[in-house]
Amino acid sequence: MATEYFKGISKIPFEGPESVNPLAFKYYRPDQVVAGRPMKDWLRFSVCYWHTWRGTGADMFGPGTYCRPWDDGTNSLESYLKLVDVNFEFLQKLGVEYFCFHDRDIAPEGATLEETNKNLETVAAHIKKRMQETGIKLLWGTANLFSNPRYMNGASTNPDTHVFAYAAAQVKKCMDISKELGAENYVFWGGREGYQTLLNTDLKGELDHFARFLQLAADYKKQIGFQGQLLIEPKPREPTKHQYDFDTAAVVAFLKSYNLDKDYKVNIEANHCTLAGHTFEHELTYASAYGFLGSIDANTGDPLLGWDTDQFNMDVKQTTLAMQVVLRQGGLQPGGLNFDAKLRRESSDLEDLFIGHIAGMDTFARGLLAAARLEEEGTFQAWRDERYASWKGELGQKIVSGQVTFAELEQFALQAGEPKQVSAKQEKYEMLLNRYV
Ligand code: XUL
Ligand code: CO
Repeated sequence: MATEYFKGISKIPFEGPESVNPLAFKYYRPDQVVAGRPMKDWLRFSVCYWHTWRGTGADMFGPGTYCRPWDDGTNSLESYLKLVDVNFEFLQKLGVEYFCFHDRDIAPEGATLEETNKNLETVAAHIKKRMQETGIKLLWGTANLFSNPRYMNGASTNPDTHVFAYAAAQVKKCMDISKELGAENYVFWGGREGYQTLLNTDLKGELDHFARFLQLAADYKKQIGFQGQLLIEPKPREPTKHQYDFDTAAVVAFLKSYNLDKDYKVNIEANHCTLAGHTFEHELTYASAYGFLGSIDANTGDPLLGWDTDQFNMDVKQTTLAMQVVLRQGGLQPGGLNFDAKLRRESSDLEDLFIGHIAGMDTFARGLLAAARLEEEGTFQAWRDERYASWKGELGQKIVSGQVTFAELEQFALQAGEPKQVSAKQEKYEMLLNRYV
């Protein structure tokens, strides 16, 4: 019998909204059918390896606060292999079918790239075995191209081609491992693909190199027959002052400019949206509208803290608006909702790992239920349709289909005179939303 790491915690049950048991679901019921599909198919939850298993509770002002029973204080290969078992026990008890990792989360770096790759292979083999035993799947893999000091000036946007090549080698290997583990997506988050000052930066040159790198990755994907969807995760800043993948609009413009728009979609993280000065629903709506919404990093920030706090999202209104976008585009598959979220430094009990995830899952489940009711009832849509009704009229249709010139529009305006004032009725919409959340 394998070692049990979460003693005293069994499979998390569904107990319904009346329950006050922190180790039970109040809303998340994987098989409950919502909008014609089981809840779990709309939500496709994933646990992230980095915060959950590599996070220590450290911040800029102090060291880690968590004491984990499996942590032997070493960075040995054995300790990473043990962490794989911890991960799978957690996922099984939580009832989550997916997880995500960076290459450097699952295996230690060796003295050389060769040794590092060997370590990766060893741990990946163990992960594969556990995946086969449990049916748990990999939502996405990604290469950590930001922690090691070699990437301090960027990975693919580094002024030094040597670093570009090193980053390519790392992504190549990570893609091999991701393919081997059946990853359904592969993510690029460019934490150091940006600049601290334009004074020393060739902005256009760096963007050209970045695009070249992404083209090489897309080519390699095809070459090895990897089926995963490639995703770019926008974030405006942190760790660098300006990151090139600033927000969805910047990423879409970049992908289109470099002819990469058929190969990549975006992975939208809620806290990154707010850092960019947007709401979560803005980024989701924008990405979905242009056919680029691939997956979600399900977290949130704190309105009083200006950095990436990666908290579990507890805001039902926000998850309702998010799930409305997901419902409207028919789901996220092959993407999902990855909890790129961590416990507060002060939440130091082992059971808090479960509580954080349960609460996050319940918040999105509740958002899904509310969004489904909202869509079914259709009042919002009806009001919006009415607001834009003139575009269905004769003039609207002519404009949309390119049948009209500025001179003809001038003619119309001269004849019709001043347009009537039409209220936007924001408060009416807000009032309606509150009925659902
Ligand atoms: C950083 C972040 C990353 C990506 C994966 O803010 O969100 O963890 O999700 O590299
Ligand atoms: Co993320």
